[in-house]
Amino acid sequence: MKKTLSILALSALPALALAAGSHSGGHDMPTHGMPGHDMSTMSNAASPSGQPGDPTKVTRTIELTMDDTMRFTPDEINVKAGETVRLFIKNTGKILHEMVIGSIGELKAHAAQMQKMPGMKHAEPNMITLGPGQRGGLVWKFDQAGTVDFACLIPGHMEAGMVGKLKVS
Ligand SMILES: [Cu+2]
Repeated sequence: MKKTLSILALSALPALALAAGSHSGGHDMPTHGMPGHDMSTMSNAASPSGQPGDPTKVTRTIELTMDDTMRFTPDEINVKAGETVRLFIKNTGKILHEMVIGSIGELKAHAAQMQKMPGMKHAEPNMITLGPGQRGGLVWKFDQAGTVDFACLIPGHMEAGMVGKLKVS
């Protein structure tokens, strides 16, 4: 019995190291995986911010809007750990906005990069960019209790208060 446990503990170590490493860089780029590396096994590991969800497992849709007053409405959303939700977002403003999910540290690092490269095109599973009047959805699975942040990383918007919180209980 003891032997089985230690083998399990050892096999869990590389996954933990990878999970920790992916956060130290600040800017998570899931596409940076080594060629041939199975990213699907990595994305199954529980993450404090959650992970892209399976659209067939969505249990509810939460609607929110983004506007030119640099606000998300609502800017505080309650979800349950283990829940997969569809965030259905509408940009009711006249300029480009986006919703990016992550820890506040990751979001700030990403925002700093966006400031340096204003024309930077980015598309990742944890975000959606919407033009004026556009709407779109983002499917996300929340892994563990805590607070997950989101923000609009168009230069100047996060600094102007375009942030929100997903409270996972
Ligand atoms: Cu914005």
